[in-house]
Parts: sequence; C-alpha cells; structure tokens
Amino acid sequence: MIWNEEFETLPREALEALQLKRLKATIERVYYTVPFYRRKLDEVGITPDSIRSLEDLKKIPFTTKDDLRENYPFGLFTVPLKQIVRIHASSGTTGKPTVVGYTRRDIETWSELMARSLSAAGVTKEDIIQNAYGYGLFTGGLGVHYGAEKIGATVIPVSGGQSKRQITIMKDFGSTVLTCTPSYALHLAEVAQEEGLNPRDTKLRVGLFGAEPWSEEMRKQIEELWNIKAIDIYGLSEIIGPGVAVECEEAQSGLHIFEDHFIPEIIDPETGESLPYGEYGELVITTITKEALPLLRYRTRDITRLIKEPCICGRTHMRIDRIRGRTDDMLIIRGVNVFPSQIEEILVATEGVLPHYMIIIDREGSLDVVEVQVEVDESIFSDEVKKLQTLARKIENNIKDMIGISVKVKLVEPKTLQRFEGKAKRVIDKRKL
Ligand code: DLL
Repeated sequence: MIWNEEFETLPREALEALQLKRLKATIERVYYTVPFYRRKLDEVGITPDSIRSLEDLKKIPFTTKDDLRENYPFGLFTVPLKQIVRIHASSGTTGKPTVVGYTRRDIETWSELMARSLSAAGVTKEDIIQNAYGYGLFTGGLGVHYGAEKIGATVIPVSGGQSKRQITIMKDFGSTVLTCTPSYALHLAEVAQEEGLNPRDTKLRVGLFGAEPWSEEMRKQIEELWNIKAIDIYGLSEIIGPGVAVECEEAQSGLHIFEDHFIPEIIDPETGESLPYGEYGELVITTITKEALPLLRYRTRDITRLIKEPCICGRTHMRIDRIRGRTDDMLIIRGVNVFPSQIEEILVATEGVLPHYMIIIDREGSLDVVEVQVEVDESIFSDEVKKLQTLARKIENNIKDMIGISVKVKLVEPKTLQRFEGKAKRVIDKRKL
C-alpha cells in the first residue's frame, strides 16, 4: 500500500524539480546558520546562488561522521535548542557519540517516512505492531513508534530484550507485525520454541527488519521460521533514523529511498569520485527537508548500488540494493576485501547450518587467519565425526571458491554462540585488539 500516493509516485521530472528547489533551500539554510558549513562552502567558492541544477550538488564537499564528532554535541544544528524537541544519539564503538536533534517538523517528517515504510511493508491500522527495537537514544524504537501511531496501528512499545516476555506478549496480544533487528528475530524464534510455541503458529504476518546488514539467505530463513514476509528497512541516526529507505512488499527487491526528502549518490570510498550508475560503492545522502540537522553529501560508509528501473509497486523513487556492509566493517583478509555478509550468505545457504555464526580473525606471524564458527543442526551434530568434517570442508571450499579466501570452519552445537537483542556483532578481529 502506498501511504503518500502524490509524493511517492511523482514523475521523475517533477521529483527532480522538487529536489532542486529543496536542495537550494537547504543550502541557504545551512550557509546562513551553521559556521561550519559557511566555512566549508566558502572554501570552495559556493554560495547558495551557485546551485542551478542537481548536478551542481557534486561541487559541494562531503560531510563525515568526524565532522559531527568535531562539532559535538550541537555544533551543526541550524536552530537554537529551544526549537529542538528531541535528541537521539548513536553510541558508536569509538570516541564520542554522534548526537542528532529534531525540530517539531523533523519529527513530523520522520513519522511520515515511517508511515510510508510500514505501509510499503503492507502494514495497516488493523495491525498490532510489536516494536522490539530499543527505545531510548537509539532511533529504532521511537522512530517505528511514531510511524505506527500515524497509520493508526496498535503499537506495543515493548522495546528490545526480555525475550520470554516478548513471546508471552506476542501470544496473548496477538501481534501481527514484528519490528526488530534480523538477528533478534532469529533469537526470538528460538525462544518461542523453547517456550513450546511454534513460531509459525503465531499471528505474525510481517516483519520490518533492519539496523544491521543481513543477507538474502537470512531473509529466507526468517520468513520460513516465522511464516511471515520479512521486509528490509534502512536508515541511520544522522540522516533521520529508520525510514530512509524500505523494500516494498510487492517486489522485496531493493529499498526505495524517499527521494522527495533525500538525494542519494554512490561514490568510490577511496577516491570520493562519483561512480557510474549501477556500480557498488559508498552511499552518500543529502537531506533536503531536515530542519535541525540538514546534512550535505553525508558519507554513510554503507556499501550499496542504485537501482533506477521502474518497480512493480508503482513508486517512482529509485531503490538502493540491500546494504552489503559498511566500509569500516569490511575485512581485509590477506589483501582480499570481504564483507561478513558474503560469508553469511554461504553459511546460511548450506543445508543443516543454522543462522548463528561468529568470524574470528587473528594473525599468525605475518599471516591473517580466519576461523568461522557456526552452529549446526542437532541431528548433524550427533552424527559421526566424519560427516561433520565433510560438512566443514564443504563450507571451507565454498568460501574459497566464491570469495577467494581460505578459512577454517568450526562447527559448533546449537545455542552455543552469542545471541543479540539489538545489533549483532559477528566479527572479532583480534588483529586490532
Ligand atoms: O540503525 C536506524 C535503524 C533503526 C534502521 C531501525 C533500521 C531499523 P544507527 O544506529 O545510526 O541507525 O545505525 C545506522 O546501521 O549506517 C548501517 O550501517 C546500518 N543499517 C541500518 N539499516 C540497515 C539495513 C539505525 N537495513 C547504520 N541493512 C547504517 C544493513 C543497516 N545495514
């Protein structure tokens, strides 16, 4: 279902005209209110008047996470705090958190984008949404919450964690939609089983999963386990939170990025040059309707590609492909670039292997060594040792053939690896410790 027919199906020409108008207004806004942007734009000789076409966007310097950190906490806000009605922050693994602020209108924009996202997944006011994204400084919980209320659905603000209680609530309240990270959706299915509930027997029919990379194979597993449709939803705090892009239930192939609010570009993460259409690279986003914290050419560090082909759902907004991973999550193993999601794809596609794994990288002498620990079915585990070895070798060969790196695969018993309530952490890089 399309929430905002008018804007989500704007013909390209009208959409681009709107983008240009909004881009100009955004540049004007930051130029006159944020010293950081004023300085940056002056350095390259750009004034708000120099932007005549969307192509001119390329003349504007990038904004990075470091810029946000250097202006911690509120230095990039365009308005005084009295106009800010909400703050969120992402913890990050190193250094200061990234702090983002919203005006009342920003919250309205975000709610609209989340209403669109839920509708794209087929969610309506008839639904009961169990929102198991964390509430708090993380944008997942409240982002979904406001969108859910906007469409008039019944929202259960259960937040993440307390998994047994999640299952009780799901059963007793008859939740029809689950929102959480894909790794938590997997974990919850296990907990349901432990509680004597077959996850396929619940009333759940749709899930909106995101906030971390997951593979197509993982989607199949989740859909199968829960007997639901699993929709990929993308976003980041800096840009607004969840609801930057979402898959439609019709195609489930690529995520529509809401182009009346964001302008996407793909660049080579090494050189910063724009890449030809269709190539994978780093996603760069310019916000064109944000008030408190507009970002010009923000480097997301997420790797994807653009898809401009028309979609069967009727939306005219282009799509981004499933996120492959982040530039900073990319592993360089003996010189080969590898994303954990590529390894995941191979593991999860293997018969008898469970979607729970951990990648451990270490250095022996000057050589990188990788161990992939992955859980296997109880039935396989109780098989003879030889069968287990054969399976491990088979996975090692597939990884070698498809990705080009040699790894050691260690098959472990079900439920022995760590589980996650929020974003999963599936790589331990001891080289960096
Ligand atoms: O994770 C916002 C969000 C909440 C998105 C709920 C979807 C659902 P941050 O904590 O700032 O915001 O983390 C943003 O998470 O740059 C990606 O690297 C990753 N990410 C988010 N969605 C996806 C996705 C939220 N669908 C960072 N696929 C982003 C892959 C994703 N990675």
